[in-house]
Amino acid sequence: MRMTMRWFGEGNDRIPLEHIKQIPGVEGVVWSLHDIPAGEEWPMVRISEVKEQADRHGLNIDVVESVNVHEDIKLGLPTRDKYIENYIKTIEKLAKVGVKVICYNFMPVFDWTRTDLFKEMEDGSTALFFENDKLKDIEPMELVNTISENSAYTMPGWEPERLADLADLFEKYKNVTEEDLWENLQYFLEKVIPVARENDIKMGIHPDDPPFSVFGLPRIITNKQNLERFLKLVDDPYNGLTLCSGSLGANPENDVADMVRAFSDRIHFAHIRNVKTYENGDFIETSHRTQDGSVDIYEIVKAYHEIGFTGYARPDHGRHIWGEECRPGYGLYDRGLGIMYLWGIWDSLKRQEKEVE
Ligand code: DNO
Repeated sequence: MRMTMRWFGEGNDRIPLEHIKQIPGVEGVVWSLHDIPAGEEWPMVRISEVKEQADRHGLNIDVVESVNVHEDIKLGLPTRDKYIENYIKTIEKLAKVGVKVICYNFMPVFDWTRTDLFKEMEDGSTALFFENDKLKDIEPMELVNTISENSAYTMPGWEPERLADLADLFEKYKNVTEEDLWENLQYFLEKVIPVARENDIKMGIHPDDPPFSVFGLPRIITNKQNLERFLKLVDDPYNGLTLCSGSLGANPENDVADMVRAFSDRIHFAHIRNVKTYENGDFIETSHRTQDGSVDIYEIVKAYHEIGFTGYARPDHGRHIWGEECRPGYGLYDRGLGIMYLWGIWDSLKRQEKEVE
């Protein structure tokens, strides 16, 4: 397991690379050029800049999260080809600086969705919260506004400027079914995966978060059966997964450890975090510790250990603790604790394995 930490870039992330480097066992940063709109080709100078910054701190930039997919590709519009062409050019450039994995998602309109970014917990920390009923009664734009009023940050993909023409986007998705989305995803993969293979970059799709439809939009990367279907769309090792335990774990029917074992050779990137689910469908993001949430993090790490996982991993959303002011879910402290929890399990499994030998 090669540990990494997500970093939003110089000037865009309060956490300096010096601090990331001090977390035990972290080899690299998971990065992106967040200001480049989906569908545009990434400039080589900007890519090289990040490489130099990371190099100065002895961190690798092997994993990119994300190169976002333009809505026209998800919608299957005739304009998609030019955006796919740009995607391909970006892949080729990323290969030049040694990138090994690209994480992306195929969620219509929004990326991950929560109704409260700073929900107070009993111990005074705050965490990302999803309240089912709230989503039923609120218009998407209203949620965008409430969230941006209450925080200097918003969720990725929810930037008010990006969503300015939200009504238009919703109109375009009106008749798009799940089957259409599958077809459009296949079209994208058939063009992109051969290029990824030539450039030795593994593509890892991120599950939909939460793994069910929001605001009536179709969502397909949601459970084991659909992951299986996804992998067969283009049956090539370069077409793989970013297996996110928290996204999938928001549906209590998903058994993530079982998915680790089932899809072992196609998991290129592991997102490991916990989430506590409630019967009414709400969920809150807890610490990484198994006992604190509903997802068996111990069992998941054990499954990764069993399959001899040598891919990249990162802790995922943390709570906001110790008074840290940070990007929702992406503070230093709780993610740092998360990494140490993951290492704790991993190292003890390794030690036991040696004792058995
Ligand atoms: C949430 C992240 C996602 C992920 C994208 C990948 O914190 O895991 O936003 O980066 O879905 O495209």
